Amino acid sequence: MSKYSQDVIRILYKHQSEYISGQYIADQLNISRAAVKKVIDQLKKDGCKIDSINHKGHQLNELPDCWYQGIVAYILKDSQLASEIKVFESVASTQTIAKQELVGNSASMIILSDEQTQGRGRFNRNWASSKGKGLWMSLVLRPNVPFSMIPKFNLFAALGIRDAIQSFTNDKVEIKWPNDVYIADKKVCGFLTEMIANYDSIDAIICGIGINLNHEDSDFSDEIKHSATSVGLHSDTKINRYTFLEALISSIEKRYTQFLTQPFAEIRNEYIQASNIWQRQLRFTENNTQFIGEAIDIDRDGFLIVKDENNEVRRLISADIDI
Ligand code: BTX
Repeated sequence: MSKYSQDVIRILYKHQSEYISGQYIADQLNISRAAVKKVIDQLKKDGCKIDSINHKGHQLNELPDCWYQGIVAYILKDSQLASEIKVFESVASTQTIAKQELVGNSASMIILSDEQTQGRGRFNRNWASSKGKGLWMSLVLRPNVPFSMIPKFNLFAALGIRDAIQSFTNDKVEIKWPNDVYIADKKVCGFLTEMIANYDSIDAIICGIGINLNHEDSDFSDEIKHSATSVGLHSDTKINRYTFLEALISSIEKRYTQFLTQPFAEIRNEYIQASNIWQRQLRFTENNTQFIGEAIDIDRDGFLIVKDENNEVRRLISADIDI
């Protein structure tokens, strides 16, 4: 990618509703019109639909299904959530990149990749992250909190992710405590919260978020096609990844501020109403033991209260639930 392509695509994105001249772009970047033309020709080859008309200029009509650092930085310029943005075409896992990048760097970060070749879920399970179809992201946050607050972070993050997805569909978007988001009983998003901690405090929270955006049913492997869905499958139009990212970061930022300033009890009712685990028999796996039970409440501290088959009440901080 040429040196100026991120700047040119950013300017075209910013002026999407109009034609802008090559001269205007050249003046903004202090380069020649010929250099601008070369970059625009390359962007077109890469799949950007740019309408170019003599004496009128260029207009960006459609972007390919990939992340451009220049646009991501532009749409998140007012966000306080992260100070560094890193965008990749393909990585093994954005979680792994996050852990490498935070060494010797105390910044907060957003790490995005078009594709993950070894995306992973909880307990090292595979997370399918095909190229251009979804949002595969790790957020590195640096709150000054004790590590006992990690489960609480997960609860606030869940609501933030759910809210963002909900704003793109009329179908009900629900949280499956503690780490998944569902639409119509199918998983649309999985997220996990990891941390790097010192003796008494957190150095970084690394929240990995995978959201299926524009998958068709046929894009899912046989293994997950009966249990996975995408936001696009519940919307009339293709999901614009940039608009979606902007909404996601803004709603996570709102919940992150709440997490730092409020107890879980403040969002407890909202969380309970957004959850899909009530009034059904569930199979729980907790530390390698399995049992059948029914979720009956989430307490003020975010623990799930479950009544098992023997009518024994259990209090869970984390578990795997089969719906
Ligand atoms: P999880 O362990 O709850 O979910 C993993 C399970 O979900 C898999 O065993 C499979 O059954 C199913 N699954 C796998 N891929 C998908 C998919 N794309 N859509 C629906 N179901 C699927 C949840 O783990 C946490 C996932 C976090 C993923 C993010 S992506 C960015 C970051 N990088 C990374 O490697 N992981 C995180």
